[in-house]
Amino acid sequence: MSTLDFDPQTLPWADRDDFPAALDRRLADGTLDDDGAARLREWRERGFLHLQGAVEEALIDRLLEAYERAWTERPPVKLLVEGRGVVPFAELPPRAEIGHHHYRVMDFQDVEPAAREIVLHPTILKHLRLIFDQTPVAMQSLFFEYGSEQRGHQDFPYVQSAVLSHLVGCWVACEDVAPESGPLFYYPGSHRLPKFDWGGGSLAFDGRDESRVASFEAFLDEQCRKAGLERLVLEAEKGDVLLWHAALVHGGSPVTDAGRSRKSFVVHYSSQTAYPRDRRFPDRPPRVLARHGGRLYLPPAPGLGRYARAVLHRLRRLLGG
Ligand SMILES: O=C(O)CCC(=O)C(=O)O
Repeated sequence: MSTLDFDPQTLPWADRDDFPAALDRRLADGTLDDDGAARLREWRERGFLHLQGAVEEALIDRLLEAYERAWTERPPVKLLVEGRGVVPFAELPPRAEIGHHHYRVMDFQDVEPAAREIVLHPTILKHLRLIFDQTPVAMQSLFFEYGSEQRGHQDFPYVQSAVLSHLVGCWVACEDVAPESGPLFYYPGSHRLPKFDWGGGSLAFDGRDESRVASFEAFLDEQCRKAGLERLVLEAEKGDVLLWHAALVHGGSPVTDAGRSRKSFVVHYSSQTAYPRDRRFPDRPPRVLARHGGRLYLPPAPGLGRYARAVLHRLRRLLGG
């Protein structure tokens, strides 16, 4: 049986063996209140937090309007579409011609202010700061229109920062979730199960051998079954948020009414130490948007290269070069 696990030296504090003592110290010196402590204990035990009504409906409505507009305006973002891979919005056929519902918009926050406001939402960030005990940084987002029907999985082998355990998934309900729309499911406590060996003792998927994905999912099914873990289905109302641990096993239930949407916005966060640069532009210092104690990296400003060249040109002329 696998005994692989995260590096204990770099675990977020709520996952460490000395957490109970650290928590007592923080409560005693006043740097943590009872509510924060209760949240953290729940996180450590169960591996998730359900924050009811955390995001304002008006803000979600702005996101939904932008999503609908995107199908006609085709902004410069990409979608991940089952059977087609990663496709620029501009190159996709109309929605009805895709033929199935397994598509999601990637990194909508690059172009959409409402998405940025949700990614840097004060209530979400307050909880992430508790969990990481440092500045949370958004790594990526996915907007789902329909249930994903994904098999049970953990996110850390796929969404990788420099420290695999520095990862939290955040699922924002953009409408009330109907049972037939394929709700999210998850196994409380599964974040403590032994980890899958992707090969040579690696905890991360290197993208090479896709057949390992099915073995990973079967391993997790088996681990949850053997541990007798309960499978919960997320009953969420518009504006609710579910935060889940890097290693919480979760997925999408089967959709039993194909016409029923299940609009949701998922953001994966890491910490400032584990994710200091934008994964898409690792060679450049990131363009940071910082708000409410959290961070998000914006793509490089368009035309910046040209602007920089123009400034250099003027400088050279001024200096007589
Ligand atoms: O929303 C879902 O159905 C699954 C989302 C998910 O598993 C993920 O984004 O990691």
